[in-house]
Amino acid sequence: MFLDTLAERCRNQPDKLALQFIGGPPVSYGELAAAVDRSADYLLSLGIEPGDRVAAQLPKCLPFIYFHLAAMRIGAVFLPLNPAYPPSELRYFLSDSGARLLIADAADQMRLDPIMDELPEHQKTVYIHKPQESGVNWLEDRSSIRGRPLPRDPHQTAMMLYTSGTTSRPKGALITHGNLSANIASLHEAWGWRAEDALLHVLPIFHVHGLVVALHGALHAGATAILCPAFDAAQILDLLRSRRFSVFMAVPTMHRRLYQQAGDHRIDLSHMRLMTSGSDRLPDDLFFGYQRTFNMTLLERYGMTETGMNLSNPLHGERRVGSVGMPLPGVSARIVDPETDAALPDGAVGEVQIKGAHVFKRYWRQPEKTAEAFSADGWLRTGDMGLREPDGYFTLKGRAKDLIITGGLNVYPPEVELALMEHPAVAACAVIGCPDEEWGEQVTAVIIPQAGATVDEAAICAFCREQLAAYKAPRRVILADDFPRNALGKVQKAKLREALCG
Ligand code: MLC
Repeated sequence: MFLDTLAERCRNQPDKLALQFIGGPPVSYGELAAAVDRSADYLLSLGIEPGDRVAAQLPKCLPFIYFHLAAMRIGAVFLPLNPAYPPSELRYFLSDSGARLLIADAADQMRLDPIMDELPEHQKTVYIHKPQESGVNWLEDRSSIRGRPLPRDPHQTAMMLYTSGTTSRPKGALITHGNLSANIASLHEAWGWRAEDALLHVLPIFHVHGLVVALHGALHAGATAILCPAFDAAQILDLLRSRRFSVFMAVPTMHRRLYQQAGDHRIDLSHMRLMTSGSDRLPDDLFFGYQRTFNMTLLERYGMTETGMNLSNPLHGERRVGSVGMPLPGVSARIVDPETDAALPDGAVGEVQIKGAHVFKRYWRQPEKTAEAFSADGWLRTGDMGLREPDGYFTLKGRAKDLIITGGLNVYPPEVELALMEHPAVAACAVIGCPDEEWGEQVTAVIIPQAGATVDEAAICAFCREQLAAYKAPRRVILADDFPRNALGKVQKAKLREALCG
């Protein structure tokens, strides 16, 4: 399993550079193992037991990585949280998960203490001072973890990742040690990960993409990950052209920023072994623009929180524009009629369904949502529409579910609509994603005001930002008298998008 492979790397190549933040101290595999052991000792000293949820809301930093690996090491369930979540969202995640521990930035203490005070007593917080400058040397080496076996059961939960729902509050997807291992083994094979690789890591680490695909990918291979705490396009382009790196992974918004940063210059990045794009559709113009400007064909792949990676263009062979490639090793994919789950022939558009050892176990305390997520014969309903070409390549064709993707982050319109309906000037609303060159889609609120109310658009956006993470809040508000509705009275969002997103 992943933790076994990592332990082996740490034993066999203790002096090799494992991690380094730009401008920060180098961390060898030996030092990584020692820091994870210390963090595990600390969690044990707090009484954390197998199965307990350990949440972390931290900036991208070394302690986040250490506690992530340490929590999984002792059989606890690691729950990463986006630092952008405001108190109202955080309260929900902590109370729904029942996390025993929240590891947070001391700079957020004033904001977090009132939330923790509302939660049951056994839910505690540990604050880390200046986490981006700190390792875990402040922790005592108690050696209580030594000799304790690594988790052995592939069905044991390793991580819990919240995904929003189309009709419900966010759901915690339980990812097992077996899921993580299956995913990483499959990517290792498909993308040719090797110990000589140097990954330039620019993604956030509270999501599958940055945490599992990129970071676990590098550590599993015994490679080196150099991490940037934030996305600065000029700095990243300089690093990419320095020839120090072989692997780079990003979302299309990041690739767009790098491409724009290059402007009219041609910058040869063909020394990079692999540059991937995912978490949102890669626009055709960016695929071709990258080829012209950087002499690089991006490898597009398709995944989701519940599964990790499913489909990928090949490392060797044709990387097809607009396509997310073929099933990864160990993954099965099919296209079905979403109403009946009946398989469709090649070329027909239907729902993409997935099967494999990488598919998550279940949602936390939501058995009915888990049941809805799978077909009768055990395939995961992704909610994404697509088709399979006769030669095996898959192409995505929109979504069956009501979902907006902005900058690689998922936003579920019902969640934003609920927030909007709390505003006294709003009589009815519909949230849609309008196409946007930089972000992919832009969250747009269409509002029918209460009779006689004046709607201040900026105030509506600000109101949403108090309740939701900033990336979920509408960037644009459009006033309407009425919505197009179907015979059942349901708002026809596709029509609304067509009419308003021009
Ligand atoms: C930041 N902002 C966003 C946003 N990110 N708005 C909409 N969508 C987003 N994704 C807002 C900020 O709040 C700020 O608002 C304004 O945009 C400008 O901020 P910025 O400094 O320019 O943004 P930045 O911090 O640079 O963030 C942009 C980004 C980031 C692209 C680097 O969004 C990002 O890291 N995206 C990657 C997400 C990711 O890892 N997804 C993987 C999910 S896993 P204001 O108004 O306050 O100024 C998954 C599975 C899979 O999907 O298959 O991979």
